[in-house]
Amino acid sequence: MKLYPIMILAGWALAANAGQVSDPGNLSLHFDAPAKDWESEGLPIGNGQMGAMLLGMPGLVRIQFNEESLWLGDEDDTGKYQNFGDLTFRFGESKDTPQESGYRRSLDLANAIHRASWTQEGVTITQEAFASFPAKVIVVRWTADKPGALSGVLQLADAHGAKTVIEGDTMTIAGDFPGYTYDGGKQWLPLHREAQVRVLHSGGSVAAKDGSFMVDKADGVTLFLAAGTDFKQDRSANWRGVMPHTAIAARLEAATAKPYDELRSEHIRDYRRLFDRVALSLGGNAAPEIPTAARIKQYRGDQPDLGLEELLFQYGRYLLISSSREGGLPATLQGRWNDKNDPPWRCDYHTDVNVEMNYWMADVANLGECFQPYAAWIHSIRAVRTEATRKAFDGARGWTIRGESGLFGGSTWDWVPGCSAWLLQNSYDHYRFTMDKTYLRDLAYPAMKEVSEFWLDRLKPLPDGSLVTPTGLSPEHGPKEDGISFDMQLAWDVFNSTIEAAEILGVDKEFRDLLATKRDKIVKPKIGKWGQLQEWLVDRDDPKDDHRHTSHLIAVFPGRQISINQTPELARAAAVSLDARGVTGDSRREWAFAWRMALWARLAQGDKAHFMAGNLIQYSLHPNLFCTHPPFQMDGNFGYVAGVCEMLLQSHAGEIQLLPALPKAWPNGKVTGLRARGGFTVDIEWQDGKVTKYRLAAKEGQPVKVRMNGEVKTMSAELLK
Ligand code: FUC
Repeated sequence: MKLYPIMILAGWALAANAGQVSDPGNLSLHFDAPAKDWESEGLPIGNGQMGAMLLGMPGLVRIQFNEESLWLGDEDDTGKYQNFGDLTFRFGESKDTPQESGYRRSLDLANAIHRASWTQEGVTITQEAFASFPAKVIVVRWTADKPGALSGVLQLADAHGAKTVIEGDTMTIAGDFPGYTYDGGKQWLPLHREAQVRVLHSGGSVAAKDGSFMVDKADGVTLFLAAGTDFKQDRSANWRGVMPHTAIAARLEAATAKPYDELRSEHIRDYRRLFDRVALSLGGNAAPEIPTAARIKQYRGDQPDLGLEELLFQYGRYLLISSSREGGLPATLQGRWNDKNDPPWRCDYHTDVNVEMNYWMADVANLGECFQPYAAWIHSIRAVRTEATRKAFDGARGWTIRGESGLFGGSTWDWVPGCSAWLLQNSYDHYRFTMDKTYLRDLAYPAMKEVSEFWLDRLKPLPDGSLVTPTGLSPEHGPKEDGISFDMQLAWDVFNSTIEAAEILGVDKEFRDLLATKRDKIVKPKIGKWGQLQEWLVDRDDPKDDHRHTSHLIAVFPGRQISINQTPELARAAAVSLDARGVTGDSRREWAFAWRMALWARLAQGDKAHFMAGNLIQYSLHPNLFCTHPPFQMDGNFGYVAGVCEMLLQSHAGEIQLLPALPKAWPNGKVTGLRARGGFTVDIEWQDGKVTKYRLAAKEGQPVKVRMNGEVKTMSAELLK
């Protein structure tokens, strides 16, 4: 088959007028009924720092919101991510519930805008909402098709009971969480929070009454919401910075001084700069008329709705852009969205698969900037973790972590020693995609070195001179003992990557040689009695076990110790283990499906990877496309994106592979803008399962080995503009 590079894909280039609202086409979630249930029906918007869930019932709009740093917790205790508050607008002049009809609401992923409209008492009300990253505000606007038709009560409620104070056109809630004490009797400073809502209106009047705003016969009403705390991501400053009041007031001042359309264009331009980088077509039919919830119900494994698969892919990218932006904090177990003060699993950073999975897709799906908060958080907790590790592991150097972790480095639940190396696998991978040596030198490498030191101090010799990891836990499975495969594969991984990184940076020659000697002595992954890859040093895997974690396959994905080209027997054993875990029982978990998509993709089994995607859609999706474990967890949404990318493009093994695991269900398609390690941007078009066009671009146009359609070639990348 003749191959020719893609020139320009018409309509796929970044829109010239990126600030304009564009037609979302198929890239929209939509519903014909109000959202009552927060978790399964609400629609999320976010600007990284803040998140909001848009809900509604007849006559009542509810906007529940969060701010990234509103956490309880300290350096010992993970704590919990907190709800911030609720904004409500009860429409109508009387208290009786007005009848609504023609309800429509949508989440437009092309522009990151939520819209709703409904008719009540003969008036059609339209609502538009977005969360702007450049302006750091959430904006909600209501208009009506008749003048003077907007009346009702606007309220702001603090989730921790602070009173709403009104001054002029602004409602404010403010309070603090009392300081905690931790070991050593040190008193924590209280964490102060504040949120302000400014209300602008045209026509009619808005007046304060009993801590609410009474809207009377307005033509249009626009709310601007900003929130913050005095958290500072700096242990040496005791995790506290300046009081949030001044910054919030300034944001509202700046946002309300701009015309609405300008504020919205600025938001769209910022969002599309990231979102438009990747376009994916799997050959799905456009189905904008079918409500999203119905599409999920209709999805069948043997007749998959490819449009829904595309939508879920772009939804994951939308969610990461909305919950993880430069200068902020990483996406939690539920992204940025949480309506509880005692949320399931603390809505924290779980480190035994979840937070790592959140970030698998950041670089490959061309959202490298969204990785920054994760890198910054890892960096910020190093000193806390080092102290805790020294105490718990007989003075060991370096650091590790327990299963649950919070903003201030506090960590609870069982120790899972392999997890710090897992966090750093993400960190080093970010370098491999971006080739950003300053990041490698200043952020990733120092932590990689520390975690390598932890394992240098921990590894134990067996009588034959080989090395095992001492007492560890295969995440949430089996006994605590020596030689857990998860730990051994991760110790291998961090040594291997640290050696590479030190070479790239030209530092620590002796240390690097020591790591190489030790790495090669770590007991290799083992094949057990039924041909499986062993989860433990002891050959006790049960072929009937349906446990959700696949921790012993970490060397296949996201690791790189096992691959079908370099270690084919081990890859075959991994496939035996993965097949045995099945897709029912405990395996039926959203993140488990997402991980298995990527694992099967690394094992070049596109149909099996796609089968996992189908299971995720059929068994683990809420109507609003949030993944549910249950309950709602966002790792599956992010992990699904990583899984799709892994099916289309791989770059972990010293070459770029185009369509390494294409399923039969996707015979024709195209993808533009994915990223490959080495700093490449990749476009691929395919027909009848074969690559027909492709484009590789990089800043430096370096030669690269490319595998496609069963052949390997060395070629030069085009220069990236
Ligand atoms: C890990 C997983 C669970 C769940 C929790 C939030 O502990 O084992 O399945 O996803 O995180």
